[in-house]
Amino acid sequence: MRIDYGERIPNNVGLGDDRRLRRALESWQPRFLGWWQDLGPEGFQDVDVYLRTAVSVEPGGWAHFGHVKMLDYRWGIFLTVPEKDRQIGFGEDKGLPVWTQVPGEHRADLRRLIVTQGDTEPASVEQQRLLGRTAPSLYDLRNLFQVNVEEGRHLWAMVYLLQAYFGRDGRDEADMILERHAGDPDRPRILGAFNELTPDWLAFYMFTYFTDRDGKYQLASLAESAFDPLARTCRFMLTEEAHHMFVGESGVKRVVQRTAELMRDQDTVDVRPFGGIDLGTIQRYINFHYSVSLDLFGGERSTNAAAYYNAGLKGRYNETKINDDHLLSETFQLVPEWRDGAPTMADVPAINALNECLRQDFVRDCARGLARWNTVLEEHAIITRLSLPHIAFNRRIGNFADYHVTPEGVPLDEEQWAEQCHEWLPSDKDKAFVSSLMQPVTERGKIAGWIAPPPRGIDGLPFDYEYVRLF
Ligand code: BYC
Ligand code: FE
Ligand code: FE
Repeated sequence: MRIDYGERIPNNVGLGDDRRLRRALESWQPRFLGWWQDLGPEGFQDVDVYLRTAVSVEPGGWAHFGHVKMLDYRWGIFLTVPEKDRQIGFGEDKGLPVWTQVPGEHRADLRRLIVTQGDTEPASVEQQRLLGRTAPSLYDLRNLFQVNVEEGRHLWAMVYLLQAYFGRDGRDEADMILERHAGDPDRPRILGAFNELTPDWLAFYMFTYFTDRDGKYQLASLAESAFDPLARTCRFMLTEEAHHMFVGESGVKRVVQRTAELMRDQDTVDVRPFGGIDLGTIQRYINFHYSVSLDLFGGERSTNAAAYYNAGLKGRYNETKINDDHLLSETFQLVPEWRDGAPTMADVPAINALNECLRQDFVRDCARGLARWNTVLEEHAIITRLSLPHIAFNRRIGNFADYHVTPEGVPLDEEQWAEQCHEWLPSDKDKAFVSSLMQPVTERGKIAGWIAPPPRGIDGLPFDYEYVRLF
């Protein structure tokens, strides 16, 4: 399915034949570009970046690479090819044909899901806007900008749905997404994790590993939706998401590798004097970003999620591949909760545990990267291992929001927590140290001392390629 690049807004949804929608989107486009100039990557609007652009939505064959200025990136609207005779896969309407329009009774819920998803996309660009100044290499700088332009495109994807299917309300919501800003005290982003600045590159890799992975799971569950345009939009977004998580996983791995080399060469765990990030600090960053990302899945027991599922709006991860009744009327699921002063597990009806079900898929997925990072330590004969903290650690949403535990899950009272939490979460000193390492390296083929170079470059090119032309 080819993408029409002759249009002002590249698309494969036949925008040329839909005057009303095209006009709505064309009047939103300058606002988007204004937002990008004000709150997108700071200081790099005029440089040429070796970016990947979508040219087709066929699996495998969609990427075109070339140097472009970010403002000239062709943000557009790309949906995967419709699946012939697709049926609703779960919930009360299971087996009926999918919807090509929004049913009146589900309008409010669908709008809310799309707005929540859409709100996160520009939020992440805002959070990352200063990182370009301190990139450890041109390769990393390019990856940051690739992630940023694609998050911008994800916003286009959600705005298309709002403007095409939700009339006036949708247009208003699309405008409001550009008016809320990450960390704005008066008009903050909707979800907690999207209001924190991403202050340094270790935080950026952690964010793309953990928080973009929440994105993967949320998009995958929306990719099962009975509302077919939403499902098809999310399916294409998922192909872009894979690169974001690669940036995170390989970024953390390269930091761990550099730390391990310094530990071995200098025969010490205290690598800070040698310009490396000690494993303790890396672990505290993991603890923070993982726990904040767990919160993004919502409450363990959720009647909202049950209603979304029954209505066919939001499914489980890989819903169609699961072998059960896809109604969840008689099954149970173990969910963590707080009982008698400690975290424990309880059996609840599966239909009420859907947020938790998705969170558990996410947890398993997160553990895989940890194992790969630990392999690096093992290869350097280091006995310390990185780990994921307990599910109840540092939570603000759900069953554990009012309680405190150690990373091992041992209950603490308020006072103990206040005294000890700095051992487990990045302290101001940690952040100041990491920040002191963030000196930009912009020479071709060079890399900062706190991170190892990648084993290979982008698109088959070497690491020392000029991924960003600065002058
Ligand atoms: N913060 O029934 P509950 C991404 C509220 S990341 C604040 O437990 P529900 C990306 C909730 O609104 C993926 N409030 O949860 C990554 C509700 O309020 P009401 C983003 C929260 O409704 C990196 C109440 O608590 N996508 O793409 O099932 C870079 C009880 O709610 C939070 C999505 O999130 C929270 N964390 O909501 C770029 C998908 N959690 O109704 C991009 C769309 C819950 O009582 N959203 N509340 O007033 C959803 O699917 C769902 O709305 C949620 C869970 C996953 C957020
Ligand atoms: Fe995204
Ligand atoms: Fe992403």
